[in-house]
Parts: sequence; structure tokens; C-alpha cells
Amino acid sequence: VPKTWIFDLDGVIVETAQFHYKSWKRLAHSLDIPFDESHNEALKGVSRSKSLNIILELDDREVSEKEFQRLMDKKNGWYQNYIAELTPDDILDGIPEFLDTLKERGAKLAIGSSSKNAQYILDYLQLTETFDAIIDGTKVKNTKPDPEVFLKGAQAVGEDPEDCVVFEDAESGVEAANRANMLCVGVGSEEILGDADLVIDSFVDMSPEDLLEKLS
Ligand code: B16
Ligand code: MG
Repeated sequence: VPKTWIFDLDGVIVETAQFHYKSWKRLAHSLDIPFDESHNEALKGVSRSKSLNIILELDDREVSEKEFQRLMDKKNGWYQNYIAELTPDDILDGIPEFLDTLKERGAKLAIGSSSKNAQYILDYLQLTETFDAIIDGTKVKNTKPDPEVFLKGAQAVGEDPEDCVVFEDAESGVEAANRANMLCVGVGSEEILGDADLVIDSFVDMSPEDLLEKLS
């Protein structure tokens, strides 16, 4: 039975992927780069700079370092306006009950996110106190699919990676969990998250016991 439960933030606890998408789309279109939903999956879990590189490569664009920074800041400004509207009501269905049950059982909880906005989001959702460790894009050198974010989460609560389970909605995140030697539960589609040990649709009506049974 895993002792530490590590949650990705965007796409697992809260649906901020749509905000990232709208902001990147606005930026891409302002540059006349075609960008739609089909390009979005590759941006999940990866860092802001990697995301911008992926978008620029869609149209073989090269920009100066200064312009690159300006474009990232522009996107992040739009994104921050979206997330400022978040409230505890935006926590995804089933998550509050799931986290409460884990806490009652004495499990340790951590966040493993690539986002540099994670702390703001957790504050808007009033979830900061719920987690024993919060590792995010401000605390790692290498973002997903590098395992650093999850290994630091385990380290922060003093756990062995083999005793951790990770919840992820992105392909890059599943790869990171696998490379960290942790169990991984994908939240979303089997097609995209097939490398996880188990894939679930959502946390609705899902207790930690149900989940452990499915994992075994
Ligand atoms: P930021 P996660 C990731 O968060 C998002 O999935 C990804 O789309 C985003 O580019 C990345 O955070 C960086 O976000 O621009 O806020 O630093 O899914 O790892 O919680
Ligand atoms: Mg995610």
C-alpha cells in the first residue's frame, strides 16, 4: 500500500488545461501560427518554455531570447487572469472526499506540478494546507518527463519512491512517474495514458480502497 500520494495539479485537481489552451491559442494566433486542440496534448505537463518552443516549431519560427521571454510573459499574463477566478468550487468532483479519506488514514499527500503558478492556484482553491509537500515548477531544474519533480516530492516527506503513487493526466507526467519508479494512475484516456499502471476517468465515487483494489 503506497504511503505517499503525489498529485499532479493541472488536469488532476483542477481543470486549468483549458486556460493554458486558450492563452496559448491567443498567443499563437497573434503570431499567425495555426494552433488548435490537436496540438494541445503535447503541451500538458511540460514547462512554459518547452510549450512555447513547441508552438514556434509548428511554423519553423525563430525569435530572439528577448522576444521569447516577452511572449512567455504575455501568455502568462492572460493565464493568470483566468486562474484568478478560481474558487474551491472548481476543485474537480470527487477530489475533496478522496483527499479527506487519505488524510483520515494518515497518508502523506504531495503536489508534483510543472507549473510556476501552482502556489497561486492552490491558494485560490484553499488547498495549500492539505498537502505535506508542494513541489512545482519553481522548485525543479528539469520538468516532466524528467522524474525530478516526483523524486523531490518523495524526498520532502521522507519516503522511498517505491512507496509513492502518482496521479497524472499528461503523457509527460506518466513518463516522469515511471522514470521515478513510482506507481502511476492516469486520470483521463487510456489511449493517451496507456503507460500508467491504471487509468481512471475521474475521482467521482472512487475511494482509496477501490483504487488500491484496481491497482492490485
Ligand atoms: P506555468 P501540471 C503544467 O502543470 C501544465 O500541465 C502545463 O500545460 C504547463 O505548461 C506547465 O504546468 C507550466 O505551467 O506556465 O503555469 O508555469 O500539469 O504539471 O500541474
Ligand atoms: Mg497535468
